[in-house]
Amino acid sequence: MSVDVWREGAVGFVKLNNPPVNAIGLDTRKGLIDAVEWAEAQDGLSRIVLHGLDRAFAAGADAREFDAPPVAPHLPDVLNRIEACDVPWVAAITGVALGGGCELALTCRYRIAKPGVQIGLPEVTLGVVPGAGGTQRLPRLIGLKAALDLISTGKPVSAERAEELGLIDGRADDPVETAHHLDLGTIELSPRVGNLERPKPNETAVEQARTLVRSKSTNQIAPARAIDLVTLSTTTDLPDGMAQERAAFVELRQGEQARALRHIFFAERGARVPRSLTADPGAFDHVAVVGGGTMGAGIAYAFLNAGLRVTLLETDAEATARAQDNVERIIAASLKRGLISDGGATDRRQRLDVSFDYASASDATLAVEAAFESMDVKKSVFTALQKHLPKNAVLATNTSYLDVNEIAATLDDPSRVVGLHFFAPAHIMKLLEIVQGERTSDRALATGFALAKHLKKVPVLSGVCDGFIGNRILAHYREVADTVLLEGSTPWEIDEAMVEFGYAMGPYETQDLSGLDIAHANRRRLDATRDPNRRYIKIADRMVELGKLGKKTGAGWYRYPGGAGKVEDPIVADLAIEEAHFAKITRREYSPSEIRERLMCAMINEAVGILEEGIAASASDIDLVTVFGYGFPRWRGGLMHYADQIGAKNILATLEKLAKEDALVWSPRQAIRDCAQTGTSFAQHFSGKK
Ligand code: T1G
Repeated sequence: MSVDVWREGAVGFVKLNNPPVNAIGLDTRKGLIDAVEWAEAQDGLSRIVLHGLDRAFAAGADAREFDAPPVAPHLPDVLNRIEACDVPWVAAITGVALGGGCELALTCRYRIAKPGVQIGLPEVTLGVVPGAGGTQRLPRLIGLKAALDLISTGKPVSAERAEELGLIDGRADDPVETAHHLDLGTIELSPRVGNLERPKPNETAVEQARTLVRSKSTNQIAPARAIDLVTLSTTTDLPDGMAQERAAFVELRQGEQARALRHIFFAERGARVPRSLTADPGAFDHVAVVGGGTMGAGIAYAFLNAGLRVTLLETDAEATARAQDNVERIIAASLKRGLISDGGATDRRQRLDVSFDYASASDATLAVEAAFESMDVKKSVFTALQKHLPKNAVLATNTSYLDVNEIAATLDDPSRVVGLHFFAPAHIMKLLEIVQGERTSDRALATGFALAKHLKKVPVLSGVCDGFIGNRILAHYREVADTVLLEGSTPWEIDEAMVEFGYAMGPYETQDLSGLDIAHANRRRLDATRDPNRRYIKIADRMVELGKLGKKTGAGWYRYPGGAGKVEDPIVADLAIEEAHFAKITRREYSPSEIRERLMCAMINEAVGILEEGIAASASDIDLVTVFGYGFPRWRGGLMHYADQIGAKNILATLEKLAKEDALVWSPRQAIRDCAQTGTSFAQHFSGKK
């Protein structure tokens, strides 16, 4: 049973025992009802000490049950029984008390937490609202404003902050022991939260919460609904408030946004070492990073953050000094934002060695090359690494585009080479594409996955192709954006259309941030192999020729007068008009929905190609790449989850319509036809279960 009960004298104990994190599913709900009935049948019990596992008091309702209809006993009813129990329950909280776990603690008469605990109501991050009394009890306990903040953002708080808020009554290193011997009068004086007065109205706090949600959680339904429910607690009694809360929870959990957020939640946790990979990883307590530019410094700092020792290698003394400055700049920024302490900064500096002597990394067991994107440069770096590092050291390249197989072929033993494609800023972005070359050994691959876990990154296995998974999809996204620009739109219209979809920014503003020269260099690299029959749009090249490289030159697709926000640049429109004239194109208006339809279908079609070729293993891997590496809105579940919402039939119809304009760009991939015909989802068709 996932709930154990026993007594020691006058003290009863109820332990949630459903590893790994005490997710509260049907079995636990039944066990809690049994525990209440057991407690009520006992004589002479002074209290019940409710506790869980060290790792988790309770992680919340079992989200895996949300796809199926609710099954009684329902959590709000279970919690009401606990709150009404004659014997007072004391929550001894360790690890986490999240969602239903926090709501469970709220129905206890007293709450004690261990330092380091995380407590909160993160339901909105799963696209739902608290569904077991949280929106009604929490504001009664800690006041409207604090409850609005916790519930509408979904952000948990520490035990210390929880005590300041009044969410818990005390902290103790051993909450169970403290609860066991707590003065009974203290417990009995502590009221049932459900019996507390309704919180006082606070229009200002409500408006502040709504404003924050409008800006931070644009398009998302749950946060706004949560604010409605918390506000309801000021005017409505508990049973009615809970009934409305429950109705909202049941409605939202079946909605598209909740399904999408649940999908990403579980896909992220499923992104671990592939089942077929049984090799042991190599050690990586000392890592060499080659190249101290933006990417290399970010990668080095990611390793420092994870407690590793890093030797950052450059070409000469001057470059070494620059590399040191680049890492120091990240440390200073982390200090300024309060992400690390002074001691943490010192610790990181002590574990970093910056050098241009490869011999200084002679005992490194892993190297990550982040040098200039030139095959010759990379080959010389790998030759030097082979010379100076141990024979069993895994050698990784961070290349974004170049052929990992060609790099590996430089070495006596190509099997030690793997691609580890980080995303800038490397110490922040969670995605890590792990690129398996033809000769990559299982050990090298396992090392990549083990490193990803250690860095708390989201690893996605990729085969070798131009751009791997994410950049290959991105290239098609941008190609079609340029097509729409040439044929009648503007960077502003295209960006706005994609922001309305849910991106933080559109393709043109993004390029202005990263620099137009990067994609330009990549287009030059592909000149020799480009299909001469495929339409090539020159606008971006002409921008680079004009020196308009983006924000770093003060102007790119937009102008940034005085470093302020972006403004449209008439030169871009002139270039588009001119290029359309040369291409004999009659320009026309594009609506936002037409823009979104084209850009989405271009990405979906290419993603299906990536899956058909086996470059990516599953549709959910594509979702992880697009959400964690390319800003695809999380509440839409990723590119292929979104494709399944549209449906293969509709995607096929759109592609066939567009293919009449340009068959090369728009011809539907076979799997889209297959899914359209069989009614299979992309998630089923590309489940990855091989
Ligand atoms: N439901 C089902 N499974 C869960 C789960 C959950 N709520 N939380 C975690 N798991 C699984 C997870 O999939 C993984 O499985 C394993 O546990 C370890 O998780 C009524 C409606 C608790 C901070 O949003 O934030 O309550 O891969 O790898 O890094 O009002 O899990 O081993 O098979 O993440 O130590 C609200 C979600 C639910 C918290 C632990 N609760 N969980 O992090 O381990 S809705 C949440 C987390 C709700 C009520 C409402 C984290 C964690 P597997 P992990 P971790």
